[in-house]
Amino acid sequence: MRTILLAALAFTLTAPAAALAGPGHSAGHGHAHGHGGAAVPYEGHAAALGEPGDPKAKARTVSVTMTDEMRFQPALIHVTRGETIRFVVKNAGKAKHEMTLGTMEELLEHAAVMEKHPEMEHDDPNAVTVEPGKSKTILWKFTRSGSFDYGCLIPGHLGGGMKGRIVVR
Ligand SMILES: [Cu+2]
Repeated sequence: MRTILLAALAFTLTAPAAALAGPGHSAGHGHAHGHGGAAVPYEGHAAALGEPGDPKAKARTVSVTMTDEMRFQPALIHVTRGETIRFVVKNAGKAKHEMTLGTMEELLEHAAVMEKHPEMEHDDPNAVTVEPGKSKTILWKFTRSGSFDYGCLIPGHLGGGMKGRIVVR
């Protein structure tokens, strides 16, 4: 009886957290690396935008600078569908920043999770966390046309305007 009560309590406590993460979030974890075959379609983070770039593929370099004024420069990037982009992401500020590719819906969802877990760092192919003065690279292949977003998910930064748009045609 006691065990049943505890199990019920544990379920009650964990259910809201699972609901917060949402189906889009949980679907994104752990499926990105195509275990055991190259034919597995990418279903990880930012799948709406395409897939992680192939390091051997031809890529166009786009330099992006992040500042403590909560801005990305540039804040608008045009891409041709099918193109692989090597984002060289430089943190020109004194605070930590990050660049995460996604839809605005995904970015807002992840930003809400990070408000609760500010120490969280991203180790996903669609995101880099960059220390002041450093640069990191995101290699991404844009396989779908449309209008997509990127943002800094450090608490307060996205809301402060630290976001940009990628238009794929
Ligand atoms: Cu930032």
